Formats: sequence, structure tokens, C-alpha cells
Amino acid sequence: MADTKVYQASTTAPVNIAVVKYWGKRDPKLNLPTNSSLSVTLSQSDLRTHTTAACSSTFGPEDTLLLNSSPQDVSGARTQACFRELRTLRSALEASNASLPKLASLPLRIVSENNFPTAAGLASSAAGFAALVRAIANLYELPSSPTELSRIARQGSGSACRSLFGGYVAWEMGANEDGSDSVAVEVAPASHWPTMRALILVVSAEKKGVSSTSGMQITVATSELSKHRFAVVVPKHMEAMKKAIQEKDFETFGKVTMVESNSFHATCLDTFPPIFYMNDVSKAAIRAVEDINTRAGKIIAAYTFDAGPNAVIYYEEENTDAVAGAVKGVLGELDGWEGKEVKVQDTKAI
Ligand code: 2P0
Repeated sequence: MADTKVYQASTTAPVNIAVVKYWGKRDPKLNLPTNSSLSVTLSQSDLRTHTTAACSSTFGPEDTLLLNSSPQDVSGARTQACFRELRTLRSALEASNASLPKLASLPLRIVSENNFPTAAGLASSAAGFAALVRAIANLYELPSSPTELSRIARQGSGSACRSLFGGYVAWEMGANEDGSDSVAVEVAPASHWPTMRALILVVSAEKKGVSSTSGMQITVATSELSKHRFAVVVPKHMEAMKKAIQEKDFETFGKVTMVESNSFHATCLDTFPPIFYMNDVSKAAIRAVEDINTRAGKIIAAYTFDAGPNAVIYYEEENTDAVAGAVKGVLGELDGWEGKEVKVQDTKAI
């Protein structure tokens, strides 16, 4: 009798916010970056994508994806690459164990939901593709490690490879042309530095003007400054950041985080035509952090901005009042700000 059963698995994946930024592809097809990057995974009790992957002979014939209840195009090369890689792994399992149900050939039905604004510079594609890959891997009962799955998620969206881990995560750019060594690895679990906090300041929930994918390609094609960033600045920052995390040295962590964010936005400005992600409210957040650090006589707060105007401010728990209190005090008078304090995501919970 034909198998009409619906097989399904659900998962959640967290958002990550880079402290050493990914901005540039050396191979746009395989999503291979021009530089390594490093991020902190944020607690998914606050920000996460929830995804259910199902397959059945009663579905189809096409694979489908619903994001926040609206149908998405799955014919794009990135989603197709993820589906293809995961199906190949499942087919290999089925070939080695004849008692397994034949799932690799069945149409997929994916349902995803974000509990935060999509594409507003809050790394929605990172959590989205990480959850998609993990949900299908669970559905297919693949024995793959998070690093193996990160190689697949990377092809969906570069930053997604870092959302397969909690804590502090590096995406090593790799050297191989086929991308086999361009994967994410854990630098330290959240428990290593449990006092780390992030304050997320959402200035705009609107979709961003220039997408990361096209923005970074124009940067690579036109920015002289980006060549120096890839060759000199980022390798130095990766090393300093890993050491700062190992030593729980917030002053260095904070300094590198801010200089990195500035370096990334400088290469955006050096792109032709220039790309501006920060707005006047973002600049007010930078000034607020500078004031906090000046008052403290050392770096106790560090801002970072991605491809949008929203600020993420890192600080340690003991400085919550001095940082979160002061930032909210300054920015609270401005319209449209919403502040949220979040912890670092523990690896085990993913
Ligand atoms: C990052 N960003 O490291 C950097 C900082 C934005 C600024 O990764 O084309 O959405 O899907 O690989 O991953 C945003 O880029 O780009 C990003 P694709 P992605 O978090």
C-alpha cells in the first residue's frame, strides 16, 4: 500500500549579531565570503524563527514554504541548494538502510514564523535559513553535526551558518573552492561568559533599502577600502576578538566590536554609489554609548549596526543600569525606539 503518512519535525533557530562583520562574497553562487566573521547568538526566548518541515506523498507536486503565513518563492538558487543538499544526505541514508521510509523524493511543506520584524536588519535570514535547514535535517533524521549543517545553511544565507550554534560563533571563510571548509564553529559557549547582555534598539521595523546580497556585491566591485578591510583589518579583528572572548576581556571585546562596525559602515560609504544604513537616530545611539563609556572611564558598552539603522549594544550584566538605563533615557525621548534586553543563547537549547 502506498505510504500517505505525513512526516514532520519542528525546530527553532536564534538570531545572531556579528561583532566581526561578513560583508563580501568571493563566490556568490556558493555564498563563500571574502572574510571570516564572528557573532554572538541571542536568546531565542526573545528573537527566533520557528519552523516546521513536513513531507508526504499527499503534498505537492511542488515544495512549498510559508513565512509568517505568506507563500514564499522556493525556486531561488539558495533555497534549492539547501533542499538539494539535505535530500542528497537523506538519499544516502535511505540507500544504506532499506527499512527507512523514502522521504527524500517526497514534496516538502515548510511553515516558518518569526517573532520579530522580517528584513529590518535583525538577521531574519540568518535565523530563517538556520531553522529551515535544521527542521529538514530533523525530519530526515540526519546524523549531521551543527558544523556540517552550517555548510548547507551558508548556501541559503551566509550569516545563517552562525545561527546553528549558541554562544560565540566564528564563520571561518575557508580556502577551498567548493566551500567544504567555509563553515561555522563554536568559539565559546554562552556559559563561558554568562554575564554578557545585548540591548536591541529597534528604530525601524521597515524593510531595508539595499539588500545585503546586492549591497555587498557592489562593495566588493567598487570599494578600494574593502580590499584593505579583507586583507588587514578583519584578520586582526578576528584574532583580537577570539582572544577577548577567551579572556572575558570586555574592554577589548567592546573596542573591537565598535571599530568593526565603523569599518563595515565605512566600506559601505566607500561603495559607489554609497550605501547608508545608519540614520540620525543610529548616530544618537553611538553618542549615547560614547557618553556612557566616558562617564565610566572605561569601555562598558559597545554598539554595533548591521545592514539597517537598528543598534545592538553589548554590555555586562553588572552595568545594566549604567548602560541600558542611560541609553533608554537618551533615546526614550525619540520617537520610534523600542528597547529590548536579551541574553546570549545557550548552545544546548538549540
Ligand atoms: C553579518 N550582515 O556578519 C553582516 C553584517 C549584515 C551586516 O551577514 O547574501 O543576509 O544572504 O549571504 O547573510 C547580512 O548578510 O547575506 C550579514 P547573504 P546575509 O551579520
